[in-house]
Amino acid sequence: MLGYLYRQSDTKVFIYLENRKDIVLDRPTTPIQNGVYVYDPKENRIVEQVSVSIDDFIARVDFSYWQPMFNISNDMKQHMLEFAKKILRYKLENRFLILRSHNDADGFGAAVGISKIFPYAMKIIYPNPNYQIKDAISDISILLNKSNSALILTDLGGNVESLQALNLLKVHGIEFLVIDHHPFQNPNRDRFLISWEYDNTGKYTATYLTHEIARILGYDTDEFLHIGLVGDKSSLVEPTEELKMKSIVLDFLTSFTSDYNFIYTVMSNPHLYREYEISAREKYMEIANLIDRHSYVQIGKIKVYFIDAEPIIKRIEFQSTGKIASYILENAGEDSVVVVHNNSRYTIRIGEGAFRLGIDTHKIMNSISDMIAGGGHLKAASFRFHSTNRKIIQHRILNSIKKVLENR
Ligand SMILES: [Mn+2]
Repeated sequence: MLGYLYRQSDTKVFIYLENRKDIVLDRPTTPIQNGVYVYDPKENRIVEQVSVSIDDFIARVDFSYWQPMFNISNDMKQHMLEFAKKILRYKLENRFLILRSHNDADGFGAAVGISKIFPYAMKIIYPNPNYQIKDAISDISILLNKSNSALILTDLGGNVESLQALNLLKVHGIEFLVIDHHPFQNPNRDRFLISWEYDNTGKYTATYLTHEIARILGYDTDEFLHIGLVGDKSSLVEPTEELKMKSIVLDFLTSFTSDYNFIYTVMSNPHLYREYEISAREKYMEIANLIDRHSYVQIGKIKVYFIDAEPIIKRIEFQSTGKIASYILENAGEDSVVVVHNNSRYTIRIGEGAFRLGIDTHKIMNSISDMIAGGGHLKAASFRFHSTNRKIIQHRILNSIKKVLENR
């Protein structure tokens, strides 16, 4: 059997075998090069280096065994396989990697999936679904100092707002990949894996994508797969109370630190987890208490909540309108539409019951398309607006919901 020696330390060598196993062996005393070796599984050692190119080695790896965890189209399957091979190549090339992942439960789950393949990468939990120019410049300056580097964005970057920053990477010739599930016309299938292309509900979340790619390459999935899927309300899994709570704790932790290892440690240690679960519950209770004082507009059986997030953000330093909106919807019940705004952004969440009556974010946003910029899935969306238009926007949102309910 062949194996690719892709990394070495003072005492160990790291080898990826053609049967998709990633192993660590003691380093031989004689000098040794990276490259393809004959591996003896009985003796558990490498025998000799052979002249096989990286392309030929990847071509020998047998991916035909792979069955996706969930039902996906053949086109999507093909696209994921291409990405898995590209990512395997990054690994075998021993690239210095920066992994940026969005700071919510799905983003963190996605980071866990990709970290199975690249445990030594630099991992950053990133407080924005849009890749910003300032962070691109910071990444570029780090990556240019390495001879062999790449950037992977997960659960972020798949949107027009990120294109300018991504273009800077291109200008500098930096390798990058984007793995995301948000609505976005794919500009380049070699660099972007956007599951929305294959399913516009967004249920194939970033966590699913990276865990499935890790599986293709022979790694096991874990609990974070389910936590991430539940965090983004994917219909692929049953949301148990325990998974829901874990996704809330992840949302909480990722709001306050960008440190992957810290969050992973807390989530994996039952004692630490309990402590942070208590803190997260308290923070979310504060949000729930704040909404009690907000009124809603009742249209038929649907309650429409308009909530100003600014006082919530000021009081409990919880920055994300998306997380606030999701949590409020959870409390308000399924026959609700939750519309949260700060000074420049609206976030909408549609409850299951409201959705069944035909209400969705696209219909709502169509009614105000002349005043907003943004997008999203049918049950969750967010857009920018100018604060002078707030009253008229809310008026039109209510009318658009009324119209849907009247036309039933
Ligand atoms: Mn997501």
